[in-house]
Amino acid sequence: MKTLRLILGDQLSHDISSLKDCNKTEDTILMCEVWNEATYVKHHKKKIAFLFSAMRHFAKELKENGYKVLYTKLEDEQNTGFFRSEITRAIKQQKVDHIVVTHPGEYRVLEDIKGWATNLKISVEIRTDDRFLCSPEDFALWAKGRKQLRMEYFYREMRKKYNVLMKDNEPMGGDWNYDSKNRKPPNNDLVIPEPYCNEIDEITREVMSLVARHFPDHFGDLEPFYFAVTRQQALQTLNLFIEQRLPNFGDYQDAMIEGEPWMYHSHISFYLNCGLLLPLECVKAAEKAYQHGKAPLNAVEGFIRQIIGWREYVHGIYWLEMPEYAKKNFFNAKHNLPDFYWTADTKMNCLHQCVLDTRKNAYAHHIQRLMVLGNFALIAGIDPVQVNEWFLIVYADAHEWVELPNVSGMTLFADGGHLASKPYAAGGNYINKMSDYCKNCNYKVTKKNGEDACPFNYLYWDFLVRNRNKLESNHRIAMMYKVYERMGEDKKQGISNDSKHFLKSMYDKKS
Ligand code: FAD
Ligand code: DLZ
Ligand code: SF4
Repeated sequence: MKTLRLILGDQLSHDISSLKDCNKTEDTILMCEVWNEATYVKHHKKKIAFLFSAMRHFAKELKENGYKVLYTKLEDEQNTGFFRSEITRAIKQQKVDHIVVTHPGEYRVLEDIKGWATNLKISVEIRTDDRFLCSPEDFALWAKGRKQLRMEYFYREMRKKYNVLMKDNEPMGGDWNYDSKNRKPPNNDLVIPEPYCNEIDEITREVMSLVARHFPDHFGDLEPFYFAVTRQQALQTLNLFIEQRLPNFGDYQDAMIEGEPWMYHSHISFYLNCGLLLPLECVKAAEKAYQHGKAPLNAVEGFIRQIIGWREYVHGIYWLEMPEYAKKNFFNAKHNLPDFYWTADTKMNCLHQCVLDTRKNAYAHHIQRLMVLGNFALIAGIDPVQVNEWFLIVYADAHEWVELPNVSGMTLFADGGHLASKPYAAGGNYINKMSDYCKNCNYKVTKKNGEDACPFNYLYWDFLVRNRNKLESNHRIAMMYKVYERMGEDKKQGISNDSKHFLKSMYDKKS
């Protein structure tokens, strides 16, 4: 049987299930740069350049390994712009009678693929994406019958299943989780290593010029471009992280410093999510560093938890809850996303810095995303659909399966507490403790009300008050309502007035 094997832009792994049993002389591999994927949301320029360059490098490697590859470039005259029509073209050209594809990462694409058999009159085989350590089916089994789906319990199962950081069936060091040690604020003595920087080759140069020509109105800076675009380069990034950053990863995981976007994070999400790296190899590399005394347990456990815990967990939640999850809006939040999420034109220095980092790098680390960009969207009551679209556009690691649960579930509590046990809402104090942003801000973090008071301070309380009927029964929040009740009437009125005024003014002037 002559088979067409489709490889999508986030399936750049040589061991991908769609290539297993491939007959190198008979079968054709199809990869295509399609207009629809690059524009259904207007992805950051760097994200498109990264994915197209990684796709072209991957196709080149496949050819070098003896595969027959059909690769449609964005500018090819015959390019029809959609997966489905490119498949149709390839079926005719190659006279194939069967299609094999690995389960896509996005619900939208899965629905499309499910229609191909009938519409294109060809047999279509969708194979499990076994790069994930927990399949959607296994996650559904784990979730069945549980009232709450807490990541921590899922994570413990994964540690046991993959025998990671375990000793005699017990967690290494006696505890499952060392997060309490991972909250050090930044300090002036930190020496942060230079991040991985790849040299641009001919393929990347060509792609960059294509992106500049076709997507000039998309958000973000195309240059400088430094991402890894091959597996070998991605492995170098991982190794550099393990050697230089992992020892401090835990301690400063939550810290933010102006002008230091990369901190001690790993910057491997781009590569994990498009398939250049595999989760277990990253986990094993960190575990080995611990075994060889190169990194402490709090750092290694923290890093491993992000990958076999959070990453697998949000993947499971996505496939368990779609398509309804994309529509969740527990707080009925309706405000439009303010322009400063694109322009960085705001007097709030924390937001200004995080948007600048995002625009430049198509990257911001977790706490910038959660506690600055996300926290503001939560307490200002911004429509989850608009917030999700922004997060899907601006990060080079953003694919809906991972972006949506992080934004709607973890950050906006739009699912009403399915994923997080309480909203990650916080006032300026948290940002001041974990960053140096407040030092250079037009607002005063110590002031709770008035024109120059930090907006996070009053918006935090206003958010709680606005959503009292939905949150008061949450025992992790209930205490805050008692604190609010003890405030004087003047103070309560101040919170309400300042919030109303700020929320209105954030659209019509630099606020
Ligand atoms: P590190 O901090 O070094 O962590 C190591 C790895 O763990 C990451 O590469 C990633 O693969 C995984 N990881 C860590 N946290 C999470 C998490 N919460 N969910 C899933 N995987 C995790 N991650 C994405 O990959 N794509 C997204 O589109 C995305 N959107 C996010 C949006 C919001 C609002 C928030 C709060 C988080 C989001 N995350 C997303 C999770 C996390 O912020 C990024 O994975 C991380 O910042 C990537 O940088 P890093 O590789 O340096 O991660
Ligand atoms: C994100 C992205 C972009 C920008 N472009 C392409 C593309 O042209 N071709 C492709 O195969 N994949 C692309 N991707 C990644 C896809 O959006 C991703 O493969 C699907 O959403 C399936 O998860
Ligand atoms: Fe952000 Fe408030 Fe600090 Fe300014 S004072 S940087 S707005 S937290």
